[in-house]
Amino acid sequence: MKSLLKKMGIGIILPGMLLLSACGSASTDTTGADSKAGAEGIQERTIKAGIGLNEDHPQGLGLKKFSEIVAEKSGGKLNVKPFYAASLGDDQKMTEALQGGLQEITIPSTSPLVGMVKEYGILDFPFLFNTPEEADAVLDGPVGQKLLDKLPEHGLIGLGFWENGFRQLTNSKRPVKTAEDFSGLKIRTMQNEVHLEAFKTLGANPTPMAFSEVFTALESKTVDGQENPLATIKSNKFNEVQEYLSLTRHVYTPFVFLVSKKFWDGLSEEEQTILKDAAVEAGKYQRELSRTEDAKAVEELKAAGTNVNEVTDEEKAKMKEIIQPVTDQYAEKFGQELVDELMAEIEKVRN
Ligand code: TK8
Repeated sequence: MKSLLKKMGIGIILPGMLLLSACGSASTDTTGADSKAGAEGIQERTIKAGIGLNEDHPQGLGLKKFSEIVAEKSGGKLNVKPFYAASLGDDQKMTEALQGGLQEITIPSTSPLVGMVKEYGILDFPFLFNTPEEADAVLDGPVGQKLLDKLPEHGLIGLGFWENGFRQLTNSKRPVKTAEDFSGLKIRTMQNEVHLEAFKTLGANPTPMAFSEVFTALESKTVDGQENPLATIKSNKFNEVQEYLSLTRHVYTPFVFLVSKKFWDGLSEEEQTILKDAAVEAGKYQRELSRTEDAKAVEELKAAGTNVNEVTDEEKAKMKEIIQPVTDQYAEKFGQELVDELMAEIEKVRN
């Protein structure tokens, strides 16, 4: 397994700090006794916030909204400086920069975190969520909070979850309508062992790669395909180098709003509350934006010439069945108790 992780380029995450109860979802009081505020009032600060996607992507627009809320609540003293399109590095590199205190905020997909906090992998189970509402209920509830609480020991504070979305498959070879159609496709995946094993089990040939390298890899045909939510496929113009879009909707990926703990501990309680409340408020806005984008992207991509195919529920059920041994294997590895709690949370909202 170690050699697999090394091959996947899972970053060496810097050793964490002492475990302190985190300041996770809106339900947690971030001004509690255990939040190690280190200053008084609100000071003039510039806060570097790097993300992997473009300014026009829901993630970029969400970050803009966050910056506006923070400026407004701090009387202009807290100045969030956004850096888009992986200009500060990919998800893993920016996460490590936070741990080292070199960058203050990033909002990565949760999937690459699995090399640091294995339990995040429960969010990568294929066909786990049927609707965004199910995802919101889990991420904003006790299971999401438990995942956020595991971050401070790694030098990170998680302020909540935003939406990357339901992942769809694009490729340059053929429409993928059945599990068999995956056979032999070279597919770029995130650096995440659940995704790798799942695509291997479907007969594909998965290659883990940082997001910033994906367009070039598709254009040069180093890989046949990739998988991402529609807003990302559109914003990063993957459709210009991919003929086929198959609506597999095979995984829901969240973004997690991360703050450097070195930076966080130096803030006053007032400053911490401003960042926390802004991350939650901008997160609600970002999720709505993401869903609006997702709803109109298929028609836009079709109009731009992409060959789009649906995947029937029966075929999705077959794919899920083929992958089930992988899910079971990782449920054991990540903790069956947490997985059972996750499934119970989903059942509460599933109609
Ligand atoms: C952007 C990534 C991206 C993710 C991926 O930083 O790597 O495919 O879906 O959105 O987090």
